[in-house]
Order: sequence, then structure tokens, then C-alpha cells
Amino acid sequence: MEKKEYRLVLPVPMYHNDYNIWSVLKNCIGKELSKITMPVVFNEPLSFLQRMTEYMEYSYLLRLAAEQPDPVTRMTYVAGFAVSALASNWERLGKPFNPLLGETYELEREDFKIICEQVSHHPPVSAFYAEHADTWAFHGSIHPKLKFWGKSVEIQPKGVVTVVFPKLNEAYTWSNVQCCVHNIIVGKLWMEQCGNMEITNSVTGHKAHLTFKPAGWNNKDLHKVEGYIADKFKNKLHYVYGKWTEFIKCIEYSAYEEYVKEHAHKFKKDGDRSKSPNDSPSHTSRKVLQKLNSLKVSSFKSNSVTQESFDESGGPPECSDGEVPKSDSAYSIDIPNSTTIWKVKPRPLQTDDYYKFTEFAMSLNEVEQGMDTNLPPTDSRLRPDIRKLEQGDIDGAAIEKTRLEEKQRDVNRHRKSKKTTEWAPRWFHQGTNPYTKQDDWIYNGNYWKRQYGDNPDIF
Ligand code: CLR
Repeated sequence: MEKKEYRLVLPVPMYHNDYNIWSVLKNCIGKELSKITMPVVFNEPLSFLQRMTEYMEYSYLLRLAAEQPDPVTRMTYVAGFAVSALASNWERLGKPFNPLLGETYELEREDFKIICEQVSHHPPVSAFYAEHADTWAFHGSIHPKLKFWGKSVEIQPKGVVTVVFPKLNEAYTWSNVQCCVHNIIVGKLWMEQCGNMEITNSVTGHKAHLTFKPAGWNNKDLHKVEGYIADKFKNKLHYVYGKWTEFIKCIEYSAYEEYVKEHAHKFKKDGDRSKSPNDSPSHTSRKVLQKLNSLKVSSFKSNSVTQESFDESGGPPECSDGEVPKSDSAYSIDIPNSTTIWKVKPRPLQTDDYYKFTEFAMSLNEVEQGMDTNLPPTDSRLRPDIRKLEQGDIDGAAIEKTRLEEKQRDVNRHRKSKKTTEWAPRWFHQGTNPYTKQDDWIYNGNYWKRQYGDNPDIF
């Protein structure tokens, strides 16, 4: 079969703005992510549903995982997949469009097909279900929560994701780590992903414990991820290390310990330098901060793991104003005889003029041949505001964005006044995840029959 070709760049380069994000955000104090309306120049021409689809870029890792007879090796590939899913976020500082309630997005590629739906607007929840024949399924939901720290914003993607290997009757579950956007008030924005990720094999009890590290002093740990795979008796079997922006490698735990012994000098603690300066609210008025954190945006559990990992260094890592940290490979370890599980694809040459998109992201809003007759009218590709931004028509995009948001508000008001017609998502319903026993959004299996029935008019 001939390999399908997808578009490699957007129709026109982006408009580079130098607006200050704080000038907008300070007026959005206390709002939820879905309620923050930012000028369209801060947006990237993708819906959050499409951004979520970027998790799938390295889904071949799930096929590789499914092919492994040994559960420990399966886990290393699943862990590789979980990290690879976050790689496209590197340097991506445009805000994806908030999906409208009932918006959908589908993508079918050689390695997978996925369907996403915006199942709730307040709070914003996006659900997805991806699969590859009967080799694997990957599903979950994301509810991004914001917390203001003063100079930085933390975004916690609440929700559990699950990988299922039906032939093995095995499931893996985990939650994504949080993302931290720095230099909100002055300087150049940059972001990192920090916290702990625990991937659990529901059948064998194997676990992958991964730590996404904050940049730290001298950016020694910028982008670093490390951890181990253990069996249900907590025996450490494999050591896993790398950077979420670049690669993941793994090696037997004993070989790692051996290496650490031989290279003890490299692993010396920094002593007093390990304390990072506090992201103290000195630059921000305390009043503003108090207000920010007393409001809805901060309904964030203070005992969460991720918070602890920040607390160790006394708050989110500091970055001097206007500076974006650079990764220093001098601090990277490379243990001989490690196996590379995943390696990132380099960004395309034109990436700087196209919202730092990856090649995969460039193709997501393309209306491919044959799609015009297949897509339901709720598909993100048919959103006029996103399309206009993609074509460089910023004013047109802004007008359409406002129109769509008003239309959505009108429909909501109308629905509420009639009381009888509650909105119900069309491809997912609330239920219990059989593996985590937690509330989840369950796919009803019907989307690809392409009998859409009555489509809501949302655009
Ligand atoms: C990070 C990876 C998570 C899912 C997720 C949820 C929300 C996303 C975030 C990711 C990346 C950064 C993001 C954020 C929503 C808004 C924010 C795109 C994909 C951008 C950078 C806008 C920042 C502006 C704020 C300061 C308001 O698994």
C-alpha cells in the first residue's frame, strides 16, 4: 500500500507578537482555564482536542510493548510511551483553543485511530479513546487545572489514562505530571514538566516510578526524567532515565548501581547549593497573590506529590527574568549498554515560524482527502476561528472566536431555561474505570460507524 503523505507546514507563517501575557492574565484572576479568554494572538491554531492527540505521535511504542512476552519489558515500552507523549510540549507556549462542548476530533493513521470529545465545559473535560486493531487501546480524560504561583502558573492535567492490551487482558494506568509555565510577569515564557508519575500494571503488580525533575541549580536537571521499574514485591529491576524532550533509556538496576559506585564523584550531592531560591512573591503584589490563591483556580491539593517535589526546593525553580534555561549535556549520564526505548524526532526546520509545532502537529488541522464527506460537523477541523488563525487572519479569527463563545453561552442559557434537555456527550459516558475503580469517561464504541445522527450545531 502506498504511504499517505501529510502536510508538512501550515499555510502561512505565524504572526510573532510581543504582547505581555501578564497584562492579560492579571484581568483573569481567579478564573478557570476554560473561562480565560485571551486575545487570539496568544493562541496556536489547534484545539485542545488536537493537542491531546499529540500523545499519539509515538504510539508505535504501544505496539512494541504488546509484542513483548515479558511483563518487565512491556512496562519499559509503556513507560517510554508515557514520556514520549509529553515531548511535543517542549517550547510550545501558544494556548490551544478551548474546545466547545460537543466538539469532536478524530484521526486515523497507520499506527492508531483516535476519537476525542469535549464532554464537559465547566469544568473543562476532554475525553479520548485510541486503538490499534486488537493490539492495544489507550483512553482517558484530561481536566487541566490552573494554579497561580506569582511569577509562574502550574497546570495540573487531572485525570487518569489507561493502556489496555486486550489479548493479554492487561491494563496500565497513570496520571500525567504537571506543567509549569514560568516568567508570566516579565521575561520570556518557558515551561517545564515536573512531578512523579507512577505507572501500574493492574495484573502483575509491576510499577514504573518516574520522576520528572525541576530544572534546579544551573539547570542541571532541566527536562530530566529518571526512575525505576519494580515488581510487586518492590524489587527494583530496571533503571530508566532520559529527558522528556529527547530520549528514554533503560538498563538493569544492578548495572546502574554498579555504575553509580564507579562514578561516585558525578553523583555527589550539591550540598548547600541544592536549595533553590524561592519563587517568592516579591515581584508580585501580595494582595494579587492572595486573591489568586483564594479563588477557584487554586483548588489544588496541597498534599499532592507534585507539590512536594516543588517544596523540596522551596517553591517552583527560579529563572532570572528574561532568561530561558538551556539544557547542559555535561550533566547527562550515559550508562554503557543501556537500551534506547524512545528517541524524539527532530522538529522541522520551519518550526520557529510555526508555533514550534512538530511535524505531526503541522498535520493535525489538515482536511485530508475524502474527509469532507466523512467528518461530523462537530470536528475541530471545521472550526472557523482556528482555521482563520491558521491562515494568518488574526482579526477574522478573533471575531469568529467571540461569535462561537457567545453562541455556546446562548445555547447553555437556553438549555438551562428549558431544564429538561441536559447536555449529554455523544461518544462517552461517565462510568467506573474497571482497573482503577475510579470515575472515568467510557467510550461507547460507536463513533467509527459514522452514523452520527443528530449533530449539535456548535460552530
Ligand atoms: C501539558 C501536558 C499535559 C496536558 C496539558 C494540559 C494543559 C496544557 C499543557 C498540557 C501544556 C501547556 C498549555 C496547557 C494549557 C495552556 C498552556 C498548552 C498539554 C499554554 C502554554 C498557555 C499558557 C498560558 C497560561 C499562562 C494561562 O499532559
